[in-house]
Amino acid sequence: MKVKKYIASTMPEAMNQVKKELGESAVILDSREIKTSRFFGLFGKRNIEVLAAVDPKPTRIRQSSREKKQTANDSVMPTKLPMHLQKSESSREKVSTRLSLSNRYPHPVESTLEQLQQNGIDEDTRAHVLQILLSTFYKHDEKVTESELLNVTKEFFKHEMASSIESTEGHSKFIYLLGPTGVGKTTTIAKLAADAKMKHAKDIAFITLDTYRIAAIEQLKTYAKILDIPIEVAYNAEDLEAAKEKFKDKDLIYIDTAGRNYMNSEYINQLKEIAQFKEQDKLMCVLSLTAKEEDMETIYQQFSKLPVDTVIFTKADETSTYGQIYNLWKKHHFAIHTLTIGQDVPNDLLTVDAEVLAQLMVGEKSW
Ligand SMILES: Nc1nc2c(ncn2[C@@H]2O[C@H](COP(=O)(O)OP(=O)(O)OP(=O)(O)O)[C@@H](O)[C@H]2O)c(=O)[nH]1
Ligand SMILES: [Mg+2]
Repeated sequence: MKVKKYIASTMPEAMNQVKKELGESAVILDSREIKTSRFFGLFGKRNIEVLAAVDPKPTRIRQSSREKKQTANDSVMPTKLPMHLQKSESSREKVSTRLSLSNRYPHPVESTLEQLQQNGIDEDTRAHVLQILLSTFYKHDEKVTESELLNVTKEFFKHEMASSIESTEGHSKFIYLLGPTGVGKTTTIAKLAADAKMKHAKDIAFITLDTYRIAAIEQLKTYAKILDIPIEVAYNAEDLEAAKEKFKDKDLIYIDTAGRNYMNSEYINQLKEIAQFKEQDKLMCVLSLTAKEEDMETIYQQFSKLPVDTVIFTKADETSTYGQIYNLWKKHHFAIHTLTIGQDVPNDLLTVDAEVLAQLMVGEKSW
């Protein structure tokens, strides 16, 4: 990797210099405004300093014709500073480097990227992180360790995902847990209720709409008994209204729903008809981290037809990759409420913060 600094009075001028010397495949690692002084500090002039790099070896990576076209158009990419705390769609779009782990980059950069790839972080994000890593690496004269780069990457995810954290102390009264079959909706309701009751002294009630299976009603009734929480079973919209009225003085009412194949839109419509979601309702989509990312995407899209804005990720203990959380969040920007990390009620529930999410994204945390 050949890296060079350019100083010019304007950005286009600097870009021209870069293009002329390093060629079309150069990437801009860093750019900033600098002040150059003349005559003992007087009559200072503002200039642009650009740090650019080019891989002297020809790229061995196959590109699609669309990517080739984009590479030719965007090969010299100005980026804003400070890069490691920013991410704009435009800079991501401009990333021309397709990623491959083929020792094209300095070792600490390469191994940090590899860690992200192993953790399932998508290619687009890795390409963006690559720019931040290269910029950091060369800005510090190549004296950056792998763990320092990992920290830079963690900061990126921490900053990115800070807005995703859902406070458990919401204003909603009726909390619906929705999701496909067997993801852990009922178990998670028991965990959430135990947490709210025991740690936050909330007055709780349960309603179940899951009349699809007898065992499902019994399952929630068992938790209700253990936790000493009243429960109502609602078979239709009238039952639900009556149960809501009965529990109107409670602090929080958790509502369990039937696990169905929600690829079938009919089930979504049925739920809409029964629940007729209102302002005081909070709808949380429960997604298992053991599911395929494409399936999670389809399921979330299906539930987006309802006023769902929050996700609970379950079974974090049954996988070793967590990149799918970020990949999905990046597309939908839902709030992340909690993670569940095992079958034990009430203990296996984790309230996440940006730091924990960042640790998960770089593969530093697991169960
Ligand atoms: N390993 C692991 N298992 C979990 C977790 N959460 C729930 N489970 C298990 O997943 C299975 C299904 O849990 P349920 O709570 O019945 O799931 P559900 O979504 O209510 O299922 P349906 O109502 O049938 O759609 C049970 O064996 C739970 O113990 C978790 O975080 N980790
Ligand atoms: Mg259930």
